[in-house]
Amino acid sequence: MLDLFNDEAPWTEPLAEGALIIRRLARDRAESLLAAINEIAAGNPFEHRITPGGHRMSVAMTNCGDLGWTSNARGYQYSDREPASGKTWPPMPEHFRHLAIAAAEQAGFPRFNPDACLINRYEPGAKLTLHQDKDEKDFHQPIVSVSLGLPAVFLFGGFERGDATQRVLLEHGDVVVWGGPSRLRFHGILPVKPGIHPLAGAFRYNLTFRRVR
Ligand code: MD3
Ligand code: FE
Repeated sequence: MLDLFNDEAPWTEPLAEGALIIRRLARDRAESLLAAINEIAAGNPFEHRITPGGHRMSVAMTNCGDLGWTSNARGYQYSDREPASGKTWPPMPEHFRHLAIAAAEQAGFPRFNPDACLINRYEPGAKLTLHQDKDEKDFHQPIVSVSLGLPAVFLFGGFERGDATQRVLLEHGDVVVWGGPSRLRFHGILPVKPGIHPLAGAFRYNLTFRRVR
């Protein structure tokens, strides 16, 4: 029987061709995910990167995995080291990798094996303006995102900056797979509203799993 009122976690919501929201998939695993984020940040602290245009990003970032995403005056880049400290990124924890692979598989991407995990930390007011993710080699590979802590309104646009945007609330434990034609759509995050989350405190965290090379 098709049960339209099944609200047991996780449940899926197709968003667009290639984009699947798996609501609350990571909720039961949030405490260990957050503990691992704190361990990663103990060695490779969250930093507010500078954009090539000279602006300090309101989102603070760190990474784990073979490669990490950074930005500075020279441009955006994936690198095996944190540019200022020269430190390599810590390995991607196996429970991170498993979550990302399982989500990708559920969305129809059975061979996803991420080599990078960007960890974004939003304080109240932090936002991400509309952008495309184009620094990876193969756009046939999806990106898997995991939202933890405070909720945020996600903006999902089209293939050009000026296209209309949909608003989607992303909440604690939500996992989204962005593949197929959705992979190159513009997207962003509206300023996060102040609040206190029982596990994440005054922050929203977002993990994005990527195949870079
Ligand atoms: C749609 N992060 O790190 S996750 C980013 O919540 C980024 O921190 C946001 O955009 C965040 O680049 C959004 C959702 C997301 C991630 C990558 C995408 C949506 C995407 C790539 C293509 C299309
Ligand atoms: Fe992005």
